[in-house]
Amino acid sequence: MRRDRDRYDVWWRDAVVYQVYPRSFADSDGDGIGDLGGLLEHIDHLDHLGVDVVWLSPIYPSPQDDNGYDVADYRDVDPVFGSLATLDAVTEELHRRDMRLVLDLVVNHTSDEHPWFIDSASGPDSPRRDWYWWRPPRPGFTGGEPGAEPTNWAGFFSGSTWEFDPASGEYYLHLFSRKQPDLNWENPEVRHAVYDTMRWWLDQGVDGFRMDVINLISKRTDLPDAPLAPGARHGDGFPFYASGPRIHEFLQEMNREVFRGWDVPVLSIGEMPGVTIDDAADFTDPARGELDMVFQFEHMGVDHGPDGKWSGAELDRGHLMSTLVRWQEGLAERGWNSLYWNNHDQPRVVSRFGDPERFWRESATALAAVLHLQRGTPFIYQGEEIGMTDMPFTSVDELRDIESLNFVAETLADDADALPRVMERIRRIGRDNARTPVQWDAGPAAGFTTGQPWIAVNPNHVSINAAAQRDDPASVYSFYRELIALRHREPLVVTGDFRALDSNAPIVAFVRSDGTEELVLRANLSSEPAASADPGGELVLGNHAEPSRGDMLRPWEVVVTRRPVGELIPR
Ligand code: TEU
Repeated sequence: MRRDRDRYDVWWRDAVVYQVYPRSFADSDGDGIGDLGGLLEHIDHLDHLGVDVVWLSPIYPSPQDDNGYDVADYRDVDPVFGSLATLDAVTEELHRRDMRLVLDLVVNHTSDEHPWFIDSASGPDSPRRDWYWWRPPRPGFTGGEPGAEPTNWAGFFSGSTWEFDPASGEYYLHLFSRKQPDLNWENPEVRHAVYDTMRWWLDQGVDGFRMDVINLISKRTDLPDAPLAPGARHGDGFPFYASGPRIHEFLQEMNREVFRGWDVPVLSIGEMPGVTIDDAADFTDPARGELDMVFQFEHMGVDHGPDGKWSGAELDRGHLMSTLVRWQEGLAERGWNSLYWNNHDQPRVVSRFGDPERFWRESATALAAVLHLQRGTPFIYQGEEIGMTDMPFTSVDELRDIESLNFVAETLADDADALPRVMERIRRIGRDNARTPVQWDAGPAAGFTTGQPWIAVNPNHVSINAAAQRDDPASVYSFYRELIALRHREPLVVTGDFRALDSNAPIVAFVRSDGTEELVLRANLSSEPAASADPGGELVLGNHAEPSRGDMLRPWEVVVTRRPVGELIPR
């Protein structure tokens, strides 16, 4: 049974979102690249799983430099994925099954092949020159030589954030690849062009947007240099281009211009690297009229080292949990959390935080419960529901992601012997881990395509696949289904207050309460048995056929019970 949409103040309050990365989801025409036809063929899987919303990563025409996060036309569908008609068919089919569709809105930057940028780059007199960030070389430089860039910022995808245009003698800003020039949101024409596009999609029947790096749209206009570490060529410009002075103003304007007045309230989700709890509370406070929820990144940084994702740190699951608990507490009174372990940019959760070798099923399900029973809206990334794991990449030839490939090139340019170290880091944290094809069955190419897949299929598809799990009540898939169903029927999961009991690794324990009744979750996030006081109460959920009652939890065991409020939990 699906949920009752009118039960809560807003329709998405008890919803579960499922992210489709179309390139890797399912291929219907045998070209080896997933497409909207493939999505149509597998909507039944989403329906059976029970999710309420599909977030579709970019399907717009694009040179695919960053797999579609470089958009060349905001109002069409790339032929590689289908057409506007196929997208209509997807929307219709989702709506028929009572699911909703959220598109990815990538408007911090466009592709350099977008007509807006082509026009802007045609010369300093172009009426759209100011739609992007053009700047002259640093004083004393002619342009193009090392150090001539207007600022010393490091790009997300290695190298500088500036690309020289010899024709005009100026640089343009690109926080991501050089094929992703940043739009200048200071210019009201840019903002209104984006709002027009958003309204156009809502008119097509789309139900909301996931907004790519939306906290980067307001930048400091004086563009200061970043502090430089000794010997470094580039520094971290993040404080100058993230959550700039006008970010709240822009989002409030967007909210007024785009989100108001629709029959079905529009769902808005802002992706916000580096966002703090206080900021997130402001961005998602309904009284301020900005966004419904944001993706924060703090818990995704726990295994990053001092120099970011490419430098590693020892995983501390206690730190992971205490980070999430802080977000729960920080957004308790004001705002709303989004809950995620995975997306197309992150390695697979069971490989990253679980124990895929010894306790694959147990760790995948325990991590799922720990996330889904927090307060907020859970997101499932394709394949997570069947416990897909990271890919054992062995060579650079197998990599497809521009971020990884640029990292390889930049590192090897400095140190030709660095390859083993680089590959080791990419295997752990690289984005291609999330982008291997969804494992539908044990057959060739995992049932993803009849052709040659654009990126290798994980060899473990012979054992980890959707077909093997769908009808197995003990599968990871069935556990995700149960979690989704629990959220739909149990108001405590949706609106209950959150209180942490224990986040001392390896045990995590928390309570969701409405003042009368409470759900108590206890999980052992380790591969050894661990002690955790049994609170008693009626069993609601467990990831073992015979859930433990008593003070010991098996490796990666999770147990959820329901009890009246007020009974003391023995420590
Ligand atoms: O990601 C933004 C982001 O901050 C990171 O997750 C980024 O992908 C990278 O891992 C930093 O090291 C969004 C999209 O989700 C991502 O796929 C795009 O590449 C990026 O924006 C640019 O559009």
